[in-house]
Amino acid sequence: MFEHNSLLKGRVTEEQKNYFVVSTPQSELRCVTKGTLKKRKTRIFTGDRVQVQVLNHDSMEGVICEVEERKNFLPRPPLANLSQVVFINSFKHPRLDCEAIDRFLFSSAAYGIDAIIVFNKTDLLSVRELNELEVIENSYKNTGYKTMRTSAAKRYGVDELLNICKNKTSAFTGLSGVGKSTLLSIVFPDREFRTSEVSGTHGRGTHTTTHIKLLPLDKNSFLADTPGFAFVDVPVVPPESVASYFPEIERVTGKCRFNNCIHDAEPGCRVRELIEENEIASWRHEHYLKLYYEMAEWRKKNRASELGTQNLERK
Ligand SMILES: Nc1nc2c(ncn2[C@@H]2O[C@H](COP(=O)(O)OP(=O)(O)O)[C@@H](O)[C@H]2O)c(=O)[nH]1
Ligand SMILES: [Mg+2]
Ligand SMILES: [Zn+2]
Repeated sequence: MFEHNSLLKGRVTEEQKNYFVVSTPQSELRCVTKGTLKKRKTRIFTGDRVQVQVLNHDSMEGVICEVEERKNFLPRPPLANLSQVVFINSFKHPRLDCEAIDRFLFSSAAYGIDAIIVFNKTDLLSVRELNELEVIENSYKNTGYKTMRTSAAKRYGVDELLNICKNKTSAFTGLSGVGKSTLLSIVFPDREFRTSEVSGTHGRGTHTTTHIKLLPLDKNSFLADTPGFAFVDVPVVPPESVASYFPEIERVTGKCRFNNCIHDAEPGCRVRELIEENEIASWRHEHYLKLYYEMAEWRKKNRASELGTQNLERK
């Protein structure tokens, strides 16, 4: 049982309107936040590692006294201290979208979180389609990414998927319809998961942060349930940094004729040569360039609005 007034380490697994649910090795507690934390304007998120003081043993109530420094933070869906994000795909129904995969891989790398690519619904594929999938899968593997195949329908690969989630905190993401809820309901047969998602731009749609939960797989393993979120937000980075989140392009750093080569149309670009030699997938490079120009555009717009503000202030 709990020692009176002692501090316990725990993990925030859910945010409710007036309290947080904190999982401790002994039990789950409903916790409010200590006044000093509120004064410091410390925000607490699902996934935070915290220290709690037990207030009432019978009603399992406590106070969060300290929040440990976050290892990483995903703003949308708001989750702290993820070990990995698992991007679920299907080859068809819905059709595989490699641009979505590459934007996801870029985003998780920029947030400092490991990424895993899962190809679900493999039971639907013909031999020819399986071969096509293998080509794509291999190019991700050769780049250094972890990939897996599953079929929620045939229960194929689900144990392997759970194995890589052991002793970790993982979030499943992926476009609508790829089978996230079906996979989660295999893992947690007693819980209900909505089988269709609200979709807006990239299937984000409307959502409430209060529904985000960490579900315990075992004492040290959690899976995040993030209903309403089909995608990880693409973060804003300086355009020059985009290449550093594409490992095959990052590896070429310093090998182009120009130091500041953005690997678009410059002469003597090593990345272009490697695409010709089939060492770098041309579609990966296209997605890199698209992100590069998006970030450049963002910077241009923001500089313009900064200048606008300065002008206003001068008046
Ligand atoms: N054939 C097949 N269908 C699947 C598989 N996984 C999910 N589905 C089906 O695909 C549809 C969408 O699944 P759902 O879990 O709601 O996808 P979510 O939007 O990613 O949560 C449902 O009709 C599922 O039954 C699979 O591995 N194989
Ligand atoms: Mg779903
Ligand atoms: Zn180059």
